Amino acid sequence: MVKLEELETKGKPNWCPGCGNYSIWNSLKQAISELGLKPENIVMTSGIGCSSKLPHWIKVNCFNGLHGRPLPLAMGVKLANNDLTVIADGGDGDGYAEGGNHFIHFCRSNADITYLVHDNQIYGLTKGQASPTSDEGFMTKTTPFGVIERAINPVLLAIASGATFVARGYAGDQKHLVQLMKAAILHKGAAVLDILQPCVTFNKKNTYEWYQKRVYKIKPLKTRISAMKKAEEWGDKIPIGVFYQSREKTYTERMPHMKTALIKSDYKINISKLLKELK
Ligand SMILES: Cc1ncc(C[n+]2csc(CCOP(=O)(O)OP(=O)(O)O)c2C)c(N)n1
Ligand SMILES: [Mg+2]
Repeated sequence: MVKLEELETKGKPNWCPGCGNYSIWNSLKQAISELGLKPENIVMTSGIGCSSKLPHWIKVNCFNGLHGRPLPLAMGVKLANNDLTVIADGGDGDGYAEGGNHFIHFCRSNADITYLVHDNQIYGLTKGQASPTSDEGFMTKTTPFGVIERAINPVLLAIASGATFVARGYAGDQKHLVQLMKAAILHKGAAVLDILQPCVTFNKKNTYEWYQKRVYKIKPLKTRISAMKKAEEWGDKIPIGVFYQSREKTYTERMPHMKTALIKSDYKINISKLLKELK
């Protein structure tokens, strides 16, 4: 079991005091330690945002990419070496706006990757613009008359798009969050964990108090349809926990030539001629 200290980096997070990201960060270290994973076998990918900086402060391999792109990066890593534990990480803006298309296609791929979304219902890093999960009517700098569109429901979208593990956590309940992270990482297939994360600086609506009053725990639903029905609940009561989980063939399990990690296979082709042509 890797000790928590072994996952510490020299640099420390620069999130605002009280930010929900601290709990997500601590929960992930706890989950990795409790699962007994080796840090050298973990790759985290992320996009751009306060949330996307998390992999900087946890001693595993990390590829901090472009905005909205943690999932294609994760997919590349997993295809190259499917022996690795791959965790994609980012925010609601990163994953559901700029990366929205990747999100849907990740879910339907059922690639064996865990996707953690710090959902603070706002763009934090760029100082408080509305995100796709901002509540309808929510006033921000970019929506002075309130958000016009309906909010995306990531849990509903993930289940409908074919993800085989879909859960919602809450940064204010770290013990529960650790359990959800462990289950998501252990799951074989596309695992989506949307985490309610208060942004104490730019979201003065969806605060710890706001979430605390509303969240309640659920047990996994048996069918995709019943899970989708439960996922529709958002307002005075907000369910957290695993909504849906099923074991289905993963992306690489559906490809006979991917039985071993690509880097270990003796299937080799010389691409130098092709590269010359492309010059
Ligand atoms: C291609 C591109 N578009 C836009 C931006 C500007 N940008 C940086 S972070 C961000 C949104 C971050 O919001 P979110 O993903 O919710 O992360 P948070 O900071 O809230 O954790 C945006 C729009 C960028 N860096 N790159
Ligand atoms: Mg955000």
